[in-house]
Amino acid sequence: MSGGEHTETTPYYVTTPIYYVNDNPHIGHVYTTLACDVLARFMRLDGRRVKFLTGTDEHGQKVERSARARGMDPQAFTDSISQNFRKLSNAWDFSNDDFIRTTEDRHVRACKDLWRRLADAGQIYLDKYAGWYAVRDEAFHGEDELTTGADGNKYAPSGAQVDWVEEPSYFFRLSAWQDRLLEFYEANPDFIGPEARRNEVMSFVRGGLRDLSVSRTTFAWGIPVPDDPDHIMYVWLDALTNYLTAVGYPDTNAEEYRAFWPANLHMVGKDILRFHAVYWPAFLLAAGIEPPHRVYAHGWWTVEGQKMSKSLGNVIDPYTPVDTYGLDQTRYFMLREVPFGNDGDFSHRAMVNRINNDLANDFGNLAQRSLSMIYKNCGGAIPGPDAYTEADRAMLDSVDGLLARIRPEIERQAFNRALEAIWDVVAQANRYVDEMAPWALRKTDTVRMGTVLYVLAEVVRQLAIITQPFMTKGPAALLDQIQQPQDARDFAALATRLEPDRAIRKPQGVFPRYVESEGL
Ligand code: ME8
Repeated sequence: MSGGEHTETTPYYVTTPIYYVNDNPHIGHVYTTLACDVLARFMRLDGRRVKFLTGTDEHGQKVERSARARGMDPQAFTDSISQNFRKLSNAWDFSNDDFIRTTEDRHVRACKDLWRRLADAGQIYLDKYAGWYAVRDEAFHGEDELTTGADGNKYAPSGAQVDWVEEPSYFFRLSAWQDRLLEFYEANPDFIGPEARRNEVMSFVRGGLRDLSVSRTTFAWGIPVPDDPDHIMYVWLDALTNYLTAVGYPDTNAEEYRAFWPANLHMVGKDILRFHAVYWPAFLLAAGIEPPHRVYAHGWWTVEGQKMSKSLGNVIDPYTPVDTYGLDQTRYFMLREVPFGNDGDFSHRAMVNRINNDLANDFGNLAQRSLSMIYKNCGGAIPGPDAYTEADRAMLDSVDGLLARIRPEIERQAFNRALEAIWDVVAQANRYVDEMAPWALRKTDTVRMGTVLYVLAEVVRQLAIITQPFMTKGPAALLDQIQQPQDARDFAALATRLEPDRAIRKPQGVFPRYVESEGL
């Protein structure tokens, strides 16, 4: 037990952003979903009931324009691109329980209901919007936020070009929520992570909030406002509502809704924190719905030191690294290389270092040499331990204490720290093998050799169980090699010891070295 207010059986609801279907997925989208997949797998192994949601954001002017640019009807266009996001789950072993599309009926119904609630609560009024709009970000901007480019056009801080928009619009009374949002952040210090982002959001809110335009009239691809179908709901109000739709809203009595709302975590990139940490809780508070427990904004990936962009031609599609380096390897790299929350660089050199050092030399070699010695010297079965020495006990204590060490890291999305803690034990185990030298004991003391190899097999077993959320292939292959039963691979299985005499399979390396191919 990690302590804190929940028990391990408490439901856990984690969401990714829903991705725009204006273009195909790339490695940046995969990163967010990967982080959520690790959380979902970790919590399931920890005995919790999990709902892990991802999906696609299909309405709005940006998607409509992309469809038209390809000469397609927006629905046919979104049907096609949405599949490319859905298919990622196969290639990346994402274990999402649901995949939501904002063009689905269940979602349209949820959005209309939320709108009515806000309108009934007097939170929405009709007026006229005259100001700047960035279609790329689907965001309204004040004049003071803009810069003028060399081409004379105006640009938002994100680099997106803005257009002048003047149209009738419904507004949400965001300005009325400034104080209550600040109170909410104060009362819920874990609501925004990491800490530095929380401070940014709080100073943005302290700086004053303007009412938010929440409908558009100059295009049609979206959800019509109830009772005023000339207006299309602002795509961010539509999109954010997906988190409610997926747990059955507006049926707030449904078992799923009661189990999973408020969500434990909305994982997002730092580009869309404001929508999730300011607008979303304001909408929810105004509608009388409890906000999520936490929003975490992770950092940005660059490629070999450069921003990923179509014009530079350096956008990494999600399949290339998996084909080049392997799925486990890519998953491990992305979560280990960069302190989660910071920006990171996708570099070939750094990837190869991680693969050859952490995976092949450290973890892979530990497992391979331990299991091979057992296979060759102990009749292909786990030896029974004799009395433990102090060194044996220290080794076992470290691995026994690992789950308790990494739970709090995972709770605060510190994936890299969790992996560091796991690799501390890997390193300790490699030192233990070197010091105990079981290969030498084979000639001098086979009983002692059996004890050392038993300790190593138990360490490998526990490490394989604990690394399963991060890597979906190698750890399972190791558990297969030691014939760990399928129904004893969750974290509860860490509490019972490996039983001696269990036959093992002929060990095979699960984390091969990456060898540069000729000519590279
Ligand atoms: O913003 N590095 O969708 P989107 C890291 N539809 N993460 C990256 C990244 C990069 N280089 N590029 C993209 C939207 N991402 C809205 C969301 S939610 C109610 C609506 C990830 O397709 C990151 O998670 O533009 C970022 O927040 C998200 O993709 C943006 O996806």
